[in-house]
Amino acid sequence: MAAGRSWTEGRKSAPEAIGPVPTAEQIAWQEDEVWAFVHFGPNTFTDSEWGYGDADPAVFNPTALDCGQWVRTFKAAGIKGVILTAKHHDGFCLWPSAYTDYSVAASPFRDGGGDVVGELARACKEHGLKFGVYLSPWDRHQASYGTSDYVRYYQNQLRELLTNYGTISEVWLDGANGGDGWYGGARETRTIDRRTYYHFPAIHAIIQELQPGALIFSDGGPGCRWVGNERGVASETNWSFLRDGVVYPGYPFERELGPGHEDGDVWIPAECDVSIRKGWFYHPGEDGAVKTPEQLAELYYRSVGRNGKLLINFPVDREGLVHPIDSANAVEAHRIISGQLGNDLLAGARVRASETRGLRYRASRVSDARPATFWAPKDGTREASLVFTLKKKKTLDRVLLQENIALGQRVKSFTIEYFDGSDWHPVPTQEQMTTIGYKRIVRFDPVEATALRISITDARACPCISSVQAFLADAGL
Ligand code: FUL
Repeated sequence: MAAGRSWTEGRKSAPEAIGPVPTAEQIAWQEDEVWAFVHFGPNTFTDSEWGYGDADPAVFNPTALDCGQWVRTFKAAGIKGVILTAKHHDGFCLWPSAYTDYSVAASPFRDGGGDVVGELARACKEHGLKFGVYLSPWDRHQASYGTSDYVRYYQNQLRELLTNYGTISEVWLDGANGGDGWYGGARETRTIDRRTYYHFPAIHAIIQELQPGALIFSDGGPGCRWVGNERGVASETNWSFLRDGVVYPGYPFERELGPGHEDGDVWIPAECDVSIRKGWFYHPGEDGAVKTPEQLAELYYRSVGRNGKLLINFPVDREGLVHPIDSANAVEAHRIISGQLGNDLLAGARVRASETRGLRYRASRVSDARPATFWAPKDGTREASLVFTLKKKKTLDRVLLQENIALGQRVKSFTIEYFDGSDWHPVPTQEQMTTIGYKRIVRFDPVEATALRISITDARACPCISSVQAFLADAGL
């Protein structure tokens, strides 16, 4: 058969997507892998985490604020976007909102003429980073909190942020909600109904109207979900699905958010938030307790390496800069990860599949470094394997797998075995080999292999594998 003809046949036999499937924005969001979070505001200057809402705006006085420094640091650390606490629970706005005087406009910062949201938006644009905003639904400053006036106030502020600062790629709707606060001097505890008070459907509609490309983060999405912990760690089994309408901000069953709902009907992938320090805001007492480059690299494996997105928080300091220790550790972590995953030992290996659905989906598609191409067996095949024969014996200690998620997340379980010259053995690891998704990195004790076998042992539909790579971590250092 002429190559051209079988190529056409292969195109015809493209696997059908199995729902739910991601949007183009959700795919791009996941491919970014790591974003930065910045917590900054009066808490930075008062050594607190949850401001009561009564801090004098005069405390907000960064003396050397330079968003260019933040963004250059993030770029050097391999980070593709940043989300800023435009307003945290204390209600203080980092932009001069027309709807309140509790903002940078009342502070000594740039003599009351400053706008941190604007400065960061501009720096991101200049350096090619994406930008997102955190606008806390809970507001411990506003007298109106708990009434419908406050809901209107919140929506007005959202409109300001989504209108005046260019493209917003993510909107972060935090789940911490209601409790004690200053509330215009009332100093009391206010509780709201987390499910209904904010009219989230109306908030989502505003975001959709003004920034249709923005992903909405909340405990239950709809753009991306909380992973259920603040340690930056995804579950080894991690489905990018939730059952529609089940999870809302403040949902009490956090343990469901790690694995997701295998039988879910909407695509809501997991975002893993964690701070580079203990606190989300800057505390001078934590200068000696910044996560080390090795700890940060470990977090990459436990988040991105488990089909998650990593959102790593930098508590900008009182000068208005990413602290030099945080910056050095993040950049070094990126160097470590890039080194460990820099040299694919399967490149140039011969690869054979147990089955393929045509030339276009042949086994070598997993090694062509093109995310859009993939190996797939025939429809209905749920078990299939790939064998890589190495040119010579190599030492390996991790395998990276990727599914073509545009067609849905499919793989339920897999195995990794190596051939030592005489027998096949499972790679020595405690890791569960269940889901793959956008990316799965399995680490194991180093093995000497002449061949490697990846077997998909169960799947929701025929597997569509876009990448298989293997590495030896130490070789990259
Ligand atoms: C939590 C908040 O209460 C923390 O202050 C922080 O912003 C974290 C990212 O989310 O729910």
